[in-house]
Amino acid sequence: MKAIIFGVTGQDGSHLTDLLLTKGYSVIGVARRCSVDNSTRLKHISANDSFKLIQGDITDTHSVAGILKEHNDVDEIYNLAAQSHVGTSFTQPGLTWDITGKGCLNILQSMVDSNISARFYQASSSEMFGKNYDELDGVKYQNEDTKFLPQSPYAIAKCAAHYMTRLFREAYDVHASSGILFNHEGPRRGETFVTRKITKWIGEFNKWRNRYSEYPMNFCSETDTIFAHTWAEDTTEQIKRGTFPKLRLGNLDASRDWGYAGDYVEAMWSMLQQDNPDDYVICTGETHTIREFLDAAFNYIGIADWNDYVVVDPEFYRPAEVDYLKGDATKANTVLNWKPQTSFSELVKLMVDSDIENEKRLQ
Ligand code: NDP
Ligand code: GDR
Repeated sequence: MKAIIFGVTGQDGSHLTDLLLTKGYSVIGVARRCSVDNSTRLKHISANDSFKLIQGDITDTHSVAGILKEHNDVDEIYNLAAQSHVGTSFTQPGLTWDITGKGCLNILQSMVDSNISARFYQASSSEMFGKNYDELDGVKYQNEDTKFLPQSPYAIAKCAAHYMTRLFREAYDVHASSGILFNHEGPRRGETFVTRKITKWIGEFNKWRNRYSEYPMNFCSETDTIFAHTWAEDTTEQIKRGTFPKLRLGNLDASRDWGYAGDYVEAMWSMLQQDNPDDYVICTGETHTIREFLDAAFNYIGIADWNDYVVVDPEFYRPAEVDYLKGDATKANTVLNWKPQTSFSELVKLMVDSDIENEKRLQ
């Protein structure tokens, strides 16, 4: 079996490549041209003969058509490419539209134009639900029947790509499926998403804390720093030993349904093994606030109250917010026999452990 992955250098692209290689696929990964190396998440498989990295950009129809023409024997095409940061989509809405919205059309249209009968996967998102939810017995949730009410340029672009995927399924009989994935994280998560931002800070802070472990720690609210110092025995003069910036975050009250990326790529693959293409919600069914993520991550390194370590900075607020996401994956459980394998606390530990280890390696 042969697969093409657009967005191969991202978190999910690297996990999906690992999965497909273990299943014996030959994988063509498409990476856009970058002035620095953007393939660090793929280093561990760079010598694998079944994996080939090629250059391409989904905003360029000529580029997409050329790739599909060269690999017209492909069995499965995964579109994971996106400008995927919701906050950034407010400051770069046009770019987000071109990549996250129109990029999907470029692939689907090229498939039809070149008569390529491969199965297609579109990375849809729980952000498409935006502010909306359904309610049963007082529990709010989103599933395949919940109406979309997008709250960002990113979510609107994802809605367009989602509807385009459905249209190509119905109009041109393309075996095209969308996975409506809720937030999924892990050690390979981009460093500006809130979970990884927290665990990366913890990894760096932990290294700093160990370095100054013999000195008392103090908190300065004027400069939003933590510093370790001691006093000379015969004076009251403070001798500063080191300072560390506090963790700056935006809205801590939003709730997210967070799962592990390694589990979620199994669901992507499984959708393309079905006789009939369809749309599926993929999630854990549990929701936690950012505060709860902070509780779990700081508790894991022995800090009971993170309030002294965190600064709420309006710079990280968004013009419009998605307050509550909690999915219902009954359809995927039933049809795909898919269930998440990693709990919330296991996910937090996995990410904190990984960032602590990363920092140790840098020492
Ligand atoms: P990432 O941001 O980690 O990866 C996005 C990928 O798209 C990167 O490989 C990036 O390349 C690539 N890309 C960006 N622009 C282009 C372009 N013009 N042409 C070709 N490739 C491009 O996202 P994730 O791995 O986390 O997510 C994968 C997909 O799933 C995305 O579409 C995302 O929107 C969607 N999604 C993610 C969820 C999550 O919680 N992770 C939940 C729901 C949906 P580069 O490395 O050069 O930046
Ligand atoms: P999200 O993920 O927007 O849900 O999109 P992100 O981790 O960026 O934000 C989650 C929530 O945390 C709040 N928040 C912060 N977010 C970031 N990035 N940085 C901060 O400092 C911060 N402080 C608080 C946010 O306001 C938000 O409420 C992710 C992406 O992977 C999308 O591509 C994907 O489609 C959705 O998940 C499902």
